Amino acid sequence: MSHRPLEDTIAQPVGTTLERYIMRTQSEFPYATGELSQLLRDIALAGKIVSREINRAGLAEVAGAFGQQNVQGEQQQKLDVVANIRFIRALTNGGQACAVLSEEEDGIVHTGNVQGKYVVAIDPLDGSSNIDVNVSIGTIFSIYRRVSPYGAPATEADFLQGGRRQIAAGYILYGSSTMLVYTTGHGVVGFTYESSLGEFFLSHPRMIIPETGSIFSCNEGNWHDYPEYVRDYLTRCKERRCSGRYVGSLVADYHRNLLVGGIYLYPPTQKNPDGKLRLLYESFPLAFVIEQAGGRAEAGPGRGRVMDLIPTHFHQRTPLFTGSYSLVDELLGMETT
Ligand code: P6P
Repeated sequence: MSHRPLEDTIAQPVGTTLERYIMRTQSEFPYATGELSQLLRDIALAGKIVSREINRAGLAEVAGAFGQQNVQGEQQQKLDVVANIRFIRALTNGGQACAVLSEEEDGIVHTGNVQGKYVVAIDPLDGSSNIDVNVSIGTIFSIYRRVSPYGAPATEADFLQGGRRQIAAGYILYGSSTMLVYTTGHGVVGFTYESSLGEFFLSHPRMIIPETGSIFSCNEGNWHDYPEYVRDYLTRCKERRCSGRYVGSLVADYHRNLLVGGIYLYPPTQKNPDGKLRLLYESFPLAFVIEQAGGRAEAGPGRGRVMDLIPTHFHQRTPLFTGSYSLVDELLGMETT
């Protein structure tokens, strides 16, 4: 803080960079020996590169379909493949992650960093079908301390520890601005990317979701597939004159609700009886962040809190109801009415 306000007037402080913030708060990180700090730097670096690729997509040969399907059976966009390569390469070169589980890969990607303490589950580019129509998209990541022995390759158990074992999680939103939002279990912090300087700057020192809100986010095209309690809840939202806001890009809908309050719903449907969203690299990280911001993330009546779920396989799905605490609470209460 300058004691000479005139200086601040003629030379505005640029703010706190991600690097300075990480160094300042490193003492909060479990096992604070710098490895987790480096891991977050590696993710931020890949995020900067992917942000640049996305912003050039319309001009370069990286828009459109890649011409192959991923393990989910979904058509890969070229930027899905590019983002996957960028994050795996950054995590490999950073040296802290011994393995990566990606939505775009069938199984574990071993980085060769067998002494690495961490594993990362990641959706390199969620909502990529929106790329060609210039709608916001995002990266979602989840970090665990490995349970397999150092020096050996990572195992399935490293990735199937369950939501409560995450030590850090977050997302990068490639929107009107690019933002990195994450938690290490000590609240939620947000950084906004200044591309002219190539730096993420602290813009949201402590993100807290409003306890309630007037926005519901879901694909009402699935209305006739929804369970009755979901239809009853949505009807109540409309009677209350709430606003429907659905980008169709999870990170965009989630981030807006985190800032202004609201609820995101991806219920079970006939097409996706266990919901559409993936547990390990979408719902777990977003549940960790929303709970750290004072919100709630549930898998639905009878399925419980997302963070309590114990995964059995890498690409399993879960219904997801997340956002303002009182809204999720109200939805769950509909089941018993
Ligand atoms: P639907 C994108 O494919 C995604 O995984 C999320 O980003 C988004 O919220 C959801 O699926 C959209 O699915 O069935 O509404 O098109």
